[in-house]
Amino acid sequence: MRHSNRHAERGTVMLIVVLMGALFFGLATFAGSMAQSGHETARREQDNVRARLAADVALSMALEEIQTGVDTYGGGLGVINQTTGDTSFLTTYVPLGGNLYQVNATARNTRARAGVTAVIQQTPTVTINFSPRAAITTKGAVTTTGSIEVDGRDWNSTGTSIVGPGKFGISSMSTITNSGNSKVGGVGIAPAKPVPAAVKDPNNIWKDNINNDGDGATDEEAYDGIDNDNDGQTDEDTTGYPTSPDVSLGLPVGTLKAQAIAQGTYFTTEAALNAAIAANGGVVPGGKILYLDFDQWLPSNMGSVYNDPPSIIVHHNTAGTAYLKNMHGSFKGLILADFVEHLNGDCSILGAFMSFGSQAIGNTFGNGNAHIRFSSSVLTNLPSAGSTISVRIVSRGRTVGAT
Ligand SMILES: [Ca+2]
Ligand SMILES: [Ca+2]
Ligand SMILES: [Ca+2]
Ligand SMILES: [Ca+2]
Repeated sequence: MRHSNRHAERGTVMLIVVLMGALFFGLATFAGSMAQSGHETARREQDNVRARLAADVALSMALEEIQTGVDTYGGGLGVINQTTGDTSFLTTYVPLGGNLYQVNATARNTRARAGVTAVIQQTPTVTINFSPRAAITTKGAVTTTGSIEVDGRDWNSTGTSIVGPGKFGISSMSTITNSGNSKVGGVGIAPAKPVPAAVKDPNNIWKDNINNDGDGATDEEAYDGIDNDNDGQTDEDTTGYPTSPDVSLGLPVGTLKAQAIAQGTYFTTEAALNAAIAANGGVVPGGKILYLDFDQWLPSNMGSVYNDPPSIIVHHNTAGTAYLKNMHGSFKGLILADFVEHLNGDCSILGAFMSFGSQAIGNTFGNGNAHIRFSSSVLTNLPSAGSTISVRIVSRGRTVGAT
């Protein structure tokens, strides 16, 4: 057994694979020539070295998958199960709780086997801090119907108790209309009908008449992810509604999509999204950014229970016309969508909802007993938009002549 420390950062893992591969195949060739010479002891020693290198290669392959979030080599994320020539590579990827995981890599060939075990810590590097105006924040008009309940009070992370006054129930750049038996609460006030004026924030023009950055202009920046006045800061003193989900989170445009692609949660069809939820036991994958790059999710079948940890669902197109319709089921996290129409009976969203469409379609919330509840603790535990991993090798083992 031998102990050592090692850190792998983005970009280096692939290099390790290449180097290990070169070493491995170089030695394989050498071992082949030794084998031909008939020295059994030498062959055993060479197989031993090859097995150790192969275990390192398998570990590097697993780490590359974990770091990118992409199952590049098949078999599941962080799991390698391959055979090349007389060598088989195998890894397991075991959660230890929190940010810690253990990767066990083993390799075996004709005369030897070897293993290496690493503990890795995944550290978020692009954290998302999102503090919306309300449980539902929209650009377009909002109408609540049916028996939907919108609550901007601050719920705990399991949706079982209220821990603070929270935010508005609904904030809109346009009008807010409440009909049917729908109830809205927020800022410490329980959902009620008729809806108290204090829980609503209609016709918010998204400028504060404050010179937030102390330069010569007030509210001079379009909320667009661009440094419009070339002062080196982006969106430092904004006017208008954020132009996209990325912009609303203060991320460079394209970040959410890129991260979803890296995590394998970028979907171009309804069928692919529904299949992913089904494959996850009927629950929305937790701790992920799900990017829905298609125009309509109908019906929007979320999970049978809350996903945990919270996730982000992005449903947005450049025209601002992506459309969630007949939502039901449970979701914990943040939904960033262009439009929604009808949150049906059992629909339960814990976290926040923000929409980006401005046209007169959609943004009709409610068709039953659905509820949307604001939760600051859910929003502080949203998935990161990027991460690095640090790696600590905790053990190495090798066995000669035991395969
Ligand atoms: Ca200013
Ligand atoms: Ca301002
Ligand atoms: Ca700007
Ligand atoms: Ca600027």
